[in-house]
Amino acid sequence: MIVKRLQDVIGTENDVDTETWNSRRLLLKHEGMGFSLHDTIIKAGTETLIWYRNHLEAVYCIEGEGEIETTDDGKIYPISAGTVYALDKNDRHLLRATKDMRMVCVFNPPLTGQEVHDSEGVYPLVKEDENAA
Ligand code: 9YT
Repeated sequence: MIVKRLQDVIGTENDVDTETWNSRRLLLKHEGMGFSLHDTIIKAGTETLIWYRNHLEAVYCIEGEGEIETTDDGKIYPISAGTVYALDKNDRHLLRATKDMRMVCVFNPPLTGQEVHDSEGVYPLVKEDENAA
């Protein structure tokens, strides 16, 4: 049985902060669940180009607002609390937040914890306006 709290992860090596997102990795590969589970903040006013070529990711927004654009077809889907998206085709996409978005993310296969921006197909692009709301 594994029990932990977000507070246990904040400030540790499993709290990965980049220019455009802050990922708090709650469960990782070594915990043996077959997936990893993250509580991630997408920062307001940012745009991130993401392409998980080797992972499937499901993302459930529980706070905030933004949008996702799939780059193959230019389709834009608004995101707000209660929206889930699943990158079932390893979809390359742009993720934009107009307000800080809090996302519950699940990865299959699980992340090991070593992944940071610029690896695993994550390419932060532009930090537009930190204060945009
Ligand atoms: C929603 C999303 O893909 N954000 C990028 C960070 C990623 N979820 C992670 O490493 O936790």
